Amino acid sequence: PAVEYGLEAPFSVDYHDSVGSTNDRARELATDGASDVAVLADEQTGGRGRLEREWSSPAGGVWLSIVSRPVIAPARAPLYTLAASVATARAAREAGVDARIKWPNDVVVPVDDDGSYRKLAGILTEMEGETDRIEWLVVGIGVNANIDDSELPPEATSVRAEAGDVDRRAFVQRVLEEFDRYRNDLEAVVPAWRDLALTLGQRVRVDRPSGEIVGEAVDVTDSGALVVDTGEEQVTVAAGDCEHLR
Ligand code: BTX
Repeated sequence: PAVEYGLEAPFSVDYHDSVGSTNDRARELATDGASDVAVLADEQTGGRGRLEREWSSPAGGVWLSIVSRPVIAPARAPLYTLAASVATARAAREAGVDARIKWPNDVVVPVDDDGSYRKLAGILTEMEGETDRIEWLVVGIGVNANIDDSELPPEATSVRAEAGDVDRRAFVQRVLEEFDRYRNDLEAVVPAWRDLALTLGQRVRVDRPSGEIVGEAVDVTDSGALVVDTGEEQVTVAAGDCEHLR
């Protein structure tokens, strides 16, 4: 294998040199009853983003999907996604990258101090369950680690470009440790997220299922929703796509 993933974190590892999508592999394991598994791949041939978008996943990245079976109300599941972005940003910062978080969960590197950025990592959470109970939850984390810019979309950056190559085993270990810590202390997630947020204070355009709004991002709620001040009212957005305006 490209990396020996004998980790000490409280997760067993399912490693692949190449796989379609670690999230798909994790969903299979979750359906078979697994929990606390970290699926890892050197390369994905069908990496997925949100809303059927593609996620470029060449060899050298950290393509990771974590299977959990959390005993929490489904409404709190977004906190798991925020916890993953905090864990990823922390690990990247320890690797020397000026990683920040763009709401809800893109890990980005600021380019200027005007809110512009390049994307370092993305998170895709998928779950199964009923309205009152989560059966399983898969958090997919894609980090452009040791990858040349030429293999990535133009708006992306990598750990290699920002700080030089990272030891992927140590990096994943840190992501898993931090993720484990925050999933066991969900109250601490939003405060930690706020400390890393690039979006707060920015003028934003948010695309929601119910339509688009423009305003200043002023806060996140305890459940991770973005509060946007449109000048006329404060609107709370639970889920959507957010663009920083300049
Ligand atoms: P997203 O929908 O927020 O972002 C997808 C968009 O990001 C794409 O449309 C493209 O513009 C841009 N993009 C594609 N690839 C990259 C890249 N490598 N770096 C930066 N920008 C890119 C974000 O979705 C969620 C991504 C999760 C990926 C992980 S990898 C492990 C797991 N397995 C899997 O299939 N998905 C997750």
